[in-house]
Amino acid sequence: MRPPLAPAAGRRQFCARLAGLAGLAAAGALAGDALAQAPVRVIRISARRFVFTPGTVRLKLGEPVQLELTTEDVPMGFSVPDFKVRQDIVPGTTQTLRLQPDKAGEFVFLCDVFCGSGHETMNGSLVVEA
Ligand SMILES: [Cu+2]
Repeated sequence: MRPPLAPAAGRRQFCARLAGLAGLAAAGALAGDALAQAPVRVIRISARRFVFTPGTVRLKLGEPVQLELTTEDVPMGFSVPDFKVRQDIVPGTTQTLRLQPDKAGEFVFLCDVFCGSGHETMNGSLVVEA
């Protein structure tokens, strides 16, 4: 007796569905790779006693950026308490700090390594636009 046709057809459909899923998974992986390789905006911030240049940095909500930090004179720190990130900055080096702001608003960044009598007021503004 011949096997009924329905199960075979069913199997074919199942295979087609699997192939479709594999295609989706591959597309997802490609999208992931594309995201991983997307160029991250680089923002250079230079410190010297007792100012950061630029003093105001504008970011977009959710946009990953790479801060490149240098100091022109003495060891400094760069800290954004609201985003719980900080980095030491050593003269003659460039330190990088990744940041992906998850909230909009205006936040303070500051030097958190004592660098002299103006240290306490050495800060800048991080503006995150929604
Ligand atoms: Cu300081």
